[in-house]
Amino acid sequence: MSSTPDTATVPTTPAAKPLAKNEGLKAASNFLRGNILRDLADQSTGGITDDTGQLTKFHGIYAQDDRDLRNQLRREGKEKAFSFMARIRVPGGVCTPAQWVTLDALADTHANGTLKLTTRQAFQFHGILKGNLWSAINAVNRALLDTLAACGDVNRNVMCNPNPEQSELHAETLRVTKAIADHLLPRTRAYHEIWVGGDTLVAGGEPESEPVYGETYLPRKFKIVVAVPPSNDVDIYAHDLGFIAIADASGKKLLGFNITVGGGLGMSHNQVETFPRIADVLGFCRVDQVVDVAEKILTTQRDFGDRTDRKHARLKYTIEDRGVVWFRAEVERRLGYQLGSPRPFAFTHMGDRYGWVDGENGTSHYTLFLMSGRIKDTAELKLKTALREIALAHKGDFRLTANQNLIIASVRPEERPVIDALLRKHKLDRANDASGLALNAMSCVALPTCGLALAESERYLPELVANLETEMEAAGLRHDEITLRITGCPNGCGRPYLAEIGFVGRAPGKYNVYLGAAFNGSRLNILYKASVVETDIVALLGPIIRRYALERTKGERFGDFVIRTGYVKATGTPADFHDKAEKPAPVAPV
Ligand code: SRM
Ligand code: SF4
Repeated sequence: MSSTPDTATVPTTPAAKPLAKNEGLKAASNFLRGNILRDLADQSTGGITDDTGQLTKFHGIYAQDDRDLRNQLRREGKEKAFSFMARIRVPGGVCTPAQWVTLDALADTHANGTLKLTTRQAFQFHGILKGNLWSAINAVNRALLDTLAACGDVNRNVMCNPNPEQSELHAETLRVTKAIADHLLPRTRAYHEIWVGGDTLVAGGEPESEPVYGETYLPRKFKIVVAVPPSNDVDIYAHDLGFIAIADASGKKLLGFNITVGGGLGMSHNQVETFPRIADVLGFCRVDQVVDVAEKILTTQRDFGDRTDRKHARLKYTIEDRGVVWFRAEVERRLGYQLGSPRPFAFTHMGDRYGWVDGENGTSHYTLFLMSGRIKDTAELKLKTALREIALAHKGDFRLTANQNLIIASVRPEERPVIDALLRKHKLDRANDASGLALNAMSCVALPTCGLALAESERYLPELVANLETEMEAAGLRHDEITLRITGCPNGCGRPYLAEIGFVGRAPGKYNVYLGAAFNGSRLNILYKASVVETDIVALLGPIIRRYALERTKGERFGDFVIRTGYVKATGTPADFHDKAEKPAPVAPV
């Protein structure tokens, strides 16, 4: 099923435009080795060179510095406080209790004492010092996890509805997810050579190759998800490639998947040629075709994605520029067969279902709300300790959700009292009593580790939610579900453009406020007001929340209400989103 780069269809890049710098770096890197070992050995600095920093991303590692200390260190004429973030790939978000215990310990010995569950079902360590980096990544691999291709111009962690044992259908989608993830993993031996060791020779000393990617990999990152309706918890429309599980009439047998392509959220303020885009539904394929379809869609992007401009290099731009009809024809040409017509499906929500859910096989799964997915001990809540104790007692597994929450999964009936007792002991049984707003809130990491942050996000979310909760409670809406998401910059890591209320950082203490996405993740929001100062947010949104409480129609979602009543217009095309993005939409409630 593997394909070599298709030279008949490679001529994507207009000769006049030079390739982006990263293309040369990848080509010269000898399958992602570059100077990584040299830079790791350099003890004169806690950092690495910029070029090496581009390559370590493919190994799941980001060079960062503590931005809280930047100004002070600059004033003192000292080097930045460099450290590394490592992202651990967890296909479908499934890990074992033993793996949890290992990561929990590594967070203390090698990182900043916290674990972060990401918006794409992965773990992150922050604050790893250079001297600890090799042993951290090596230990992750010894726990049978890895960081390979968690970042970089490759297919990233493949996401899947995180409750696979809920039914056989869910279990089968996890198997499909893992098959896609395995097939699209880079084949370079560099990762094992550098971080694991002893893997420099393969049988017969064959020359190295990347059968799917080729030596310059993809033009940009590539993200795949698998969804099981009616839950859109993986936010399928935000991803380059998505598969929607389609069941037979009984709802139990998996017939195949609808395929979605061309979603993506990253954009830049004031650059109208960049925009978030909702994925298109491309067609249908059978279960046995999924891996092949994923490969041919990825290689089409490999060959036609824009390698001259990294801000225009995601699949969403290839599809926007060339059209979905062209894209489908090219994919079918590569497949050698036609895709089927999309089958009917319906998503009802993006959020997680909290508390206990019983599976068909007699086990149960407990979804626990975690604010921003950050696991640490504080004076008020020993969350990290609690989850370690649960991991030590737990016989099933853990599932990381795409909403930064955790499922204590596959709990047998006789184990349930043990888990319940531990949740109670550590007051975690109260976590799910949070307000409807908090339970549907998400943030990206932002400051102090993210080098691209323009404003706070994770550290500001609790205060932001608390302020708006006061308005919600006064309006009698404490338990109403409204999706709220915040990011520290427009890259969209917390998927803010798919929230009914989205905040996107513009500058310290200032956010663009977006309203009107669909509760089930199928419609982008649109700018309501630009550059709102933190202290003005409640005054801006409070009246809308109160009016929603009084005037909503039966079952009407907040995102639909703000469109019906004229606070914002529904997004149409991606360009439509952006045209308005820099000009505040008129406030003209009917
Ligand atoms: Fe992201 C870059 C964190 C999900 C779009 N993202 C970054 C970096 C690595 C900053 C950097 O390049 O220096 C951030 C590291 C911060 C830190 O200190 O940890 C970062 N992204 C995250 C995470 C950890 C946010 C979180 O709080 O969970 C998520 C990790 C997911 C994972 O496990 O793989 C994360 N990032 C996303 C998502 C959401 C998604 O994929 O569902 C998006 C929007 C969807 C999309 O890709 O369009 C997203 N991240 C970006 C972008 C913009 C890409 C673009 O096409 O424009 C960047 C910047 C870039 O790539 O140049 C970025
Ligand atoms: Fe950093 Fe921006 Fe992503 Fe937040 S959205 S983690 S600030 S890149």
